[in-house]
Amino acid sequence: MMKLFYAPGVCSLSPHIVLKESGLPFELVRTDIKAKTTEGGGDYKKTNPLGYVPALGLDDGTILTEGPAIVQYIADKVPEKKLAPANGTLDRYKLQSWLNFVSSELHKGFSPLFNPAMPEAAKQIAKDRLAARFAHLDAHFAKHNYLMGNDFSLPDAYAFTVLRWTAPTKIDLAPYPHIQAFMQRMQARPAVQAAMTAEGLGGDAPR
Ligand SMILES: N[C@@H](CCC(=O)N[C@@H](CS)C(=O)NCC(=O)O)C(=O)O
Repeated sequence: MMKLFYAPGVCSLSPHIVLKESGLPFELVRTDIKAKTTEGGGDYKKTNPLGYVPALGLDDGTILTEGPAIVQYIADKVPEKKLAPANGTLDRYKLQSWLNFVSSELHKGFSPLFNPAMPEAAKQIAKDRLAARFAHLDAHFAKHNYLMGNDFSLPDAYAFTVLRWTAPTKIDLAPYPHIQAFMQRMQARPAVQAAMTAEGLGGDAPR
């Protein structure tokens, strides 16, 4: 059975949601990303030498890392669930474009805000960069329910996961009503609720 190495509320929530959407069986392995241990005290760096989550353990012993690759692997196991367009189509590249946007512009855009060593001025620069990207997303969600259009797909799980971090970083989403509506739409999905409950997250839980 696939094993998802995760920590509550961090970016591993994205593949967790996708696993729930897929309906495939999987095991969760809780990881302490500061101590670099797995539940039971194992050395997590033996699983991922970089010490970060998510990582997906496959039946043949392969460890797949990097969120955007993990979610595509899961989606391609269940094509009938339409979590991603077929490989080789233009829509698949559009989906990869969104995954990369969420990864490098949003996810890593938040990182300075979680770094206690980062000076306040640098945090403000990071917030200003995020604001420009939020405006872009808000305009998108004014016209579309999901990143790929009318239907849920992989980058929505990732965007939902990282946009939740606006709560602990005290970024007000009020200027972005269409992002707020997207977050509510996502939160209403049974797979999202199931993943959040399994991670012990409330509606407004921190990273
Ligand atoms: N490039 C990785 C980054 C994953 C990442 O940033 N993981 C964070 C949680 S959101 C983590 O485990 N941080 C602990 C650390 O870097 O030591 C990916 O996209 O999957």
